[in-house]
Amino acid sequence: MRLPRLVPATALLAVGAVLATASAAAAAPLTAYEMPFPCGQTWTGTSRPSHSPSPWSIDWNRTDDVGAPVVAAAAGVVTTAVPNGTRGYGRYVVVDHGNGESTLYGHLQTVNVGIGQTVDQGSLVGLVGDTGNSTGPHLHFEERLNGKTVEPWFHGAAFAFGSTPQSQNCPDVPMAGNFVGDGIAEVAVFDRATATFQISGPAGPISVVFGLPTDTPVVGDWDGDGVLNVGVRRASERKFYLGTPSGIVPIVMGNRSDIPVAGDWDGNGTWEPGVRKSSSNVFRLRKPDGKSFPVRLGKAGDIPISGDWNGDGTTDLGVYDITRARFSLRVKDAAGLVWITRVTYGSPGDLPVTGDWDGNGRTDLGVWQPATAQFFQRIAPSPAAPATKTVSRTYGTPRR
Ligand SMILES: [Ca+2]
Ligand SMILES: [Ca+2]
Ligand SMILES: [Ca+2]
Ligand SMILES: [Ca+2]
Ligand SMILES: [Zn+2]
Repeated sequence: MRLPRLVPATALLAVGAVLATASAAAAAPLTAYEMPFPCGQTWTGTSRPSHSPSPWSIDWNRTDDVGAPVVAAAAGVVTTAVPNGTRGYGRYVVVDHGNGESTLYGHLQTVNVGIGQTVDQGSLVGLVGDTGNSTGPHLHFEERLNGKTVEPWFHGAAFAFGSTPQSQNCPDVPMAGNFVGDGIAEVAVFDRATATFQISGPAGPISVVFGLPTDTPVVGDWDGDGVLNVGVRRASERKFYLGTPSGIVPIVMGNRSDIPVAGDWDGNGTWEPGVRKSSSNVFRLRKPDGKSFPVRLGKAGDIPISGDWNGDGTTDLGVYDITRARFSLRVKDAAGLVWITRVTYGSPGDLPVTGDWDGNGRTDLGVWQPATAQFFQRIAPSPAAPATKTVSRTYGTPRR
């Protein structure tokens, strides 16, 4: 039997009073948390004095909550992922946001991330479930400081227990590429609020609605006409959905916790998807026949990137260390030798964005700064050569 999960309004008032007196107003967290649900969704968050491990824990409920997506409250690195837990928190995830701050997502139906994986704000962590010591489907959520559950804040305000707010977890995801066929990369964002690719085209903005707000955007020239197409990876289904002029192509590839990449791995002009496994730091790249081959590069927590660093028409791999703002670029030369070049660019916390900014056939490096929505584009004869200048421009919506 399932116990009622929504505490009566009178009890909520009592809980609120207890919580208000239990602790003086805590300082705002350094991390700019948003609700752990996709943009625009409304959920009711409750607690009780006996709530374990702390009354500051939130139990989130709504109608039809089982199987609903749970997303990262802020960017961070997965430090705990228990995909088969049966006691306590059941299947659960902890994401480290730096400065001693972390978030916990408990009683999940499925865990969609792996230990060591860097997750962006708003990206899928798992699905709402009923695992472990749970009395019915809900999301148990905690904000923690140095491992201790503290008063939760969202969108710059302390959470009002018993309320039903709307998620403002609506970040833009930056990207770039040759979306119009002029050989020069345009900057773009995937707007999670509306699942829309917004491209800064040379003749004006271009909007393409594609995928779901919780999908990971991944763009590539799927039909080989020299112009990038949109696409997404849906982690819960382990599927890519590639947007081509002749329809949407679904491709099953990798595990739920893999991070997608795309490129023309064989240089025939048509791009293929790939994934990077956070657990082993191995890329698996798809060949036109549907088989895949592995490439090991980087370390846990690195963000995968791709580009044609040497301009030979074949897409190369790279990773970005978000804590050090350092690119590691991999090139295999004509003799089959592998070269790794390291380039420091951007600031810790920036997101990597690569594109051929000057149209010389070699992909350049860049970053997007979440707090300002500024792209910084590194201009150089090649990404391994010293930079000649940086071009900055604002595109997308700053994250708070
Ligand atoms: Ca195309
Ligand atoms: Ca190809
Ligand atoms: Ca290349
Ligand atoms: Ca270039
Ligand atoms: Zn709970």
